[in-house]
Amino acid sequence: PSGQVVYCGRDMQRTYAMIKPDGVRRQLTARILQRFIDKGYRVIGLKQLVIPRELAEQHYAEHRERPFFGELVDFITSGPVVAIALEGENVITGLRAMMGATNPKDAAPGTIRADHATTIGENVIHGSANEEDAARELGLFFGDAELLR
Ligand code: IDP
Repeated sequence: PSGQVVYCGRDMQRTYAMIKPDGVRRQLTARILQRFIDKGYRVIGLKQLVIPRELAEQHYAEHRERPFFGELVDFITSGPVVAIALEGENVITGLRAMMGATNPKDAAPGTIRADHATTIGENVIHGSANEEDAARELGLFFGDAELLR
């Protein structure tokens, strides 16, 4: 009756984003975080860490049988990453759209990978692929008490 739009949070989601070691090394952290905030997402968890090998293997478990698995784990543990918990409306697919295609050569103009990444192996950013992965990956990197309410 007041005419105000009341946000009811129906499509609110959480997802896991991660700036990979190449992005951290190249000082891209602040720029990437700013993109998320400009998009309207809320950064509810944030930490820089070197991923222990075992955690990296768990995180990328679905790729265990791939020929590039060893290379992938070597790379992701090669230096600090920035682990990010994001909240927002449809943030899971929204983040994937902002990232661009896995291979930066195929990434649409204006995406993070098109703007900053060089190779398929070193492609600056990770984002959970779907709801199940988002919940699993957030759980690997953050405890509940570490996240903003
Ligand atoms: P995504 O990160 O866009 O979701 P996935 O297919 O889930 O892509 O692959 C996970 C990560 O594995 C990629 O981001 C990339 O860093 C790495 N990767 C994928 N394919 C290759 C490859 O052919 N060679 C080396 N690394 C790869």
